[in-house]
Amino acid sequence: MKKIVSALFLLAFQTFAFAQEPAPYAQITNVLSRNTVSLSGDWNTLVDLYEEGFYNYRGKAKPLDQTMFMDQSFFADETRLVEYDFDHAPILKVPGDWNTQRADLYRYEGTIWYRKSFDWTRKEGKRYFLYFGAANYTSIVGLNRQLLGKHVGGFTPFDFEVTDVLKEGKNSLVVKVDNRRHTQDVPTTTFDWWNYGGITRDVCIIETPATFIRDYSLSLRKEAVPSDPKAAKKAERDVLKYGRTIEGWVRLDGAQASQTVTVEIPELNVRQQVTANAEGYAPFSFKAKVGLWSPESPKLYDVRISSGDDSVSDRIGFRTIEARGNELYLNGKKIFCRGVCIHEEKPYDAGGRSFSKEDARTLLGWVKELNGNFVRLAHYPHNETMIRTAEEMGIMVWSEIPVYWHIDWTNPETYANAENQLVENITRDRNRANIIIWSVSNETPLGDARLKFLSKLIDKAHEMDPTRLVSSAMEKTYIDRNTVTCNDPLAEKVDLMSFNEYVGWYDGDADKCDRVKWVFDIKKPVFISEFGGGALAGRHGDVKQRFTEENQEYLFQKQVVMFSKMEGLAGTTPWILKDFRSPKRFLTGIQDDYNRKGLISENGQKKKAFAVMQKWYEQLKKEYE
Ligand code: GCB
Repeated sequence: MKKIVSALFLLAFQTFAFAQEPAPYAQITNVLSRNTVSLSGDWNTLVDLYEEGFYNYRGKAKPLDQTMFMDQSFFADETRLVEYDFDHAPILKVPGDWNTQRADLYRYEGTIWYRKSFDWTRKEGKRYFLYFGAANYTSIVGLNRQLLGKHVGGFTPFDFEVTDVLKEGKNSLVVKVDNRRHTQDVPTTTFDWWNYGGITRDVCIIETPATFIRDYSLSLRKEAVPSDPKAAKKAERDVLKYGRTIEGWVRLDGAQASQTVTVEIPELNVRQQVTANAEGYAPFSFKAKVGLWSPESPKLYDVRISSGDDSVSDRIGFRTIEARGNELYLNGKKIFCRGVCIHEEKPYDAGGRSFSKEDARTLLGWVKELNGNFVRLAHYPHNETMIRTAEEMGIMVWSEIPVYWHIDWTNPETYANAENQLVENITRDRNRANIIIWSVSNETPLGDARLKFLSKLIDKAHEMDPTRLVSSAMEKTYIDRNTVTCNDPLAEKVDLMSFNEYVGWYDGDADKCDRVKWVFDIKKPVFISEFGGGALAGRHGDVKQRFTEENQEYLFQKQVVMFSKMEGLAGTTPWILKDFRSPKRFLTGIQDDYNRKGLISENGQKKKAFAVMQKWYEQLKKEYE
């Protein structure tokens, strides 16, 4: 069906070549520090269940001039038959999912047309880019009756150059957002979270000079620790004497691409100048006596990059992360990731996608209260504010793309889509010191096609970013009744032995934790990426009674004892910080469309299990810090 739809789409628009297809590495980074005009706020919207704005009654795609991208107004000339009018259409807020803004859209899956009119005054010599933080899932964007392009994937940013499309005076921006699910998509048709639709993150216009800084990277060079103790000591002394090597690159975009680039870190007295090549690529490296970023001391430096008429500032931290045998080292010091999983949902009752600094502070404040130093941002890239706030607060991050459960492993378009989401995620966040792990998938079934697909993604992540660890949330396997391991062949490829376990919830009852024994052939840091069980806050009963706070508390107590016997355990992220909406949860009076595995309810009420993790993490904190 999807193939037919795309074919029709192409047929209708073949004469309107896209100004810019989203391409790998294409998006502009660090938008927060650029010169922008926000288009967030009220947008007029039309709910188009039958795709009327796009297809005619024979099921054929309409020519562009008959689609809603034309932004016609019936009321402007009532002698013409135009059966829509954005000016009088209901409002949805951007950013924001549509499901929690209007009761009639609670379960809506389909197309909604968004229209924003805005006034514009052009400045000579400038370039303009229309930027979307994210829209779920397929977005087609038109500006002033011209198609700009299409973006697929609900959680990563995209932009289009609109220098020649913006008009002096009134402009019409129309976006068709469709969140229907399909088997070949990433994620596919079934997943355990709400399929929030809409333009869920900020939209803005970025203004740049003719040649501008599109992207850059700064990080500590990864240096192998010499195995010989004498050489290791010398390396340490050299660091004290000369500092560490910071390396990176800047990528310019524009006709004057081969110009000088200056990188400054005033606090370190760094001022480096390099000249970009004809493609605008300017690599550099220098030594600096740099203080390192860590959860205990989340040091960030003001960095300024300038070239010609453009300059971008950022706050950047420096650190190293490595796996040595079955141990994890941050800045050469052994760590334990005291984590928790989080979905991108608002912290309090209305739910819906979160995007604000305030939401990030509340959610991450709870992580701190738990004595945590780590979050697994499941199961897709969260908003940039969340990552940056975690970085400021000293919280390490596992960042993931939604390759979840059953993916169409043999479909090349599905692979291209997954890789594009990975590339957009790494491109946006590669300068964030707190991200230590890129994850390429969650709970995917063993098989050759899957192994090939995921191995390619892992290679891509390593190629784009050799400074971080790459992993996947795998699954456990029983060797015999009570002996458990993870024998996923992917374990050879990833940097961590990470898996979801759920002993005592999907797998037996909590007492089973006392019986199972964990063994691992491969010596890699063991990371429990999910475990836990459900409880409705305020529902009390016996420790054996499911969905009571006592049962969840008991399960966590048993899990913690089990963990203390696991060799090579380097981190845990219980599922999950807060109850979250899911259409897969049917128990009336208990679940009511919520997955109840949160340590905290959707209203911010802490359940008894919260205290179990808090106490265990407090002990670990003392042990490791
Ligand atoms: C899992 C999934 C997660 C689900 C969770 C559950 O293994 O990774 O997305 O929400 O289990 O609660 O069943």
